[in-house]
Amino acid sequence: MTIALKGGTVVNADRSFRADVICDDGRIVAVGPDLAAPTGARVIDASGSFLLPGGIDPHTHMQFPFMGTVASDDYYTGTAAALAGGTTMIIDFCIPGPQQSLLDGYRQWREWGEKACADWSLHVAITWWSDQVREEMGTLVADHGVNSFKHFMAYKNALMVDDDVLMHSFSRCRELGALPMVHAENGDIVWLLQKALLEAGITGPEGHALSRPPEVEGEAANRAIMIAGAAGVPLYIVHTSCREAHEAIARARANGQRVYGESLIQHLTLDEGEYRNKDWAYAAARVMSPPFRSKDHQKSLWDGLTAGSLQVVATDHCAFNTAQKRMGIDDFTLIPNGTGGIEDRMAVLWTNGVNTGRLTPNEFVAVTSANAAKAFNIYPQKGVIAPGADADIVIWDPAATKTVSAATQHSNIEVNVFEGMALRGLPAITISQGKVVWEGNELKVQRGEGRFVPRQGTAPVFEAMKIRNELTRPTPVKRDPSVHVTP
Ligand code: DUC
Ligand code: ZN
Ligand code: ZN
Ligand code: ZN
Repeated sequence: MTIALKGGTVVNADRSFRADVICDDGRIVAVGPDLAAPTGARVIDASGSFLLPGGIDPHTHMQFPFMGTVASDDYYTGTAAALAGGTTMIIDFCIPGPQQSLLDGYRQWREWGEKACADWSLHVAITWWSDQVREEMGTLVADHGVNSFKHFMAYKNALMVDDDVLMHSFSRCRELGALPMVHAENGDIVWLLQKALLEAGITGPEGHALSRPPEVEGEAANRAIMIAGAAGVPLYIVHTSCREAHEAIARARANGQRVYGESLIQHLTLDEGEYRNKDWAYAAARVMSPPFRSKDHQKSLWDGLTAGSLQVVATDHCAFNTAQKRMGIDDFTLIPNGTGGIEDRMAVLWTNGVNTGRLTPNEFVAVTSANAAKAFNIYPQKGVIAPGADADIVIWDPAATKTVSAATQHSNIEVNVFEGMALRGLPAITISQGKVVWEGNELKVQRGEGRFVPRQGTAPVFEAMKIRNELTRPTPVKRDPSVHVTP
C-alpha cells in the first residue's frame, strides 16, 4: 500500500516544514516539497493540517491483573483506542509477581499482547531479587528486546521493592545498558496513612489522595535518584505528579545526572477536587496512583514540560469500570488504582498545552513521541517523520473540535475522566504501519496486526557516563565516582 500525503506541514521535535510525505510498505520513503505521487498511491490532501509522528505512550497497563481484578482494556481494545486518538505505539508493562520467573511472565505478556492492533513493546518489572532474576534480566536484554526495568516503590506486600532490591537491580541495569524506571511513592508511609485514615473513619475515595500526599512521592523520587547516582545509571521516573518530585528531577539534571521525568495527561489537567465529588462512582473512577494534585502542582508540571525538566507525557492507561471500582465501596484502599486516558492524551495535551502557548507544536511532538523513542532507544524508527522511519503518522487538524464523552470512546469502559472537556485540535487521520486505521471518526483495525517492537540496550549512554565520570573526577578524590561496586 502506497500513500501520498500532499500539502501538509511536517512537525517533528526539531523543526516544522512544508512537505509532502510518501509512505510505502509500512515505511516513510520520501519527505520533501512537491513530490509526485507514485502510480496507484492513495493521495490524501493534508493542506491546512499538521503531519505529526504517531504518538508513543510509554506507560500503559492493558489487561493488567491488579488489585484483585484485571484491567478492562485488553491489548486489542486498548491499542484500538490508542489509534483513534493518534497514538500508534504503546510500551506496556510485564509485571511478574514476587517469586515469579521474569521469563515466564514475559512469555505470558507476549501472548496477551498478540491481539494488539498497534505496535507495542514491553518494559519488565522487578518485584523481587535473586540470582535467577539477575540472570533473567540479562536474557531479556540480550534475546527479547527489553531495555527497561520498572520498580514499584509503593504497593507494600504486593509489588513493592526495598532499597536493597533497587540497588541490586539498578546495578544490574548498569551492566546491561538497560534503563531502570521507578514508580516513586514511599509504600511504607502510604500503608501507615491508609491505616490511620481508615481508623479515623475515612473510607471514601477522598481518603485515597490523603493517603498519598506529595511528600511520599517526593521522598521516593529523591531516594531513587540518589540510588541511581550511587549505582551509576540513568533513571526514568514514571508519572511525576507533584512539585516535590519534579524539583528533585530538575535538581538532579542540573547536577549532571541523567534523570528522565514522565508526567501524565491526567495530572496536568485534573485536580484533587475530583475526589471530593459526592458521587462515589465519579470519585472512585478517578482513583489512580499517584492521585490528582492541586493546581500548584499542576503548574509545576506544565513549567517542567516547557522548560524541559520533564520530557514525556504518558497516560498510565489502566482502565477499570464502575463495577470493578466497587470492590472498594467500603474501603478506599481496595478501589482498583487506575484510569483510562490513551484515547484522549494527544488531543487533551494539544488543547491544554499548544492552544494555551505552554508548548509549541514541536515541543508537543517531543513529549508525545520523540523523547520516549529516544529514552527507550527506538528513535528514529519511531518518533520522527523522515525517510526510513516507520509510517506511523497523524494528520492533525488543529481546527477540529469535539467534547469528550465516554459514550463515543473506543476504550472498553463506560467512564472517561475527561468527560465534558471541550477539545480543539484532533487526529483527523491516523496512519499506522503505512495503513489508514482511523479516518472520518471510524476505526479500520484488525486484531493482531500490531507488531512487537524489540528495543536494544542503551550501551552508548553508559559508556558516556563512564567516560564523563573519569574526566570529571574531582581531586582530591573523596569517592571515586567512576567506581560503582556491584552488590
Ligand atoms: N498506578 C495506577 O493508578 N494504576 C496502575 C499502577 C499504578 O502505579
Ligand atoms: Zn541484597
Ligand atoms: Zn505506577
Ligand atoms: Zn503504571
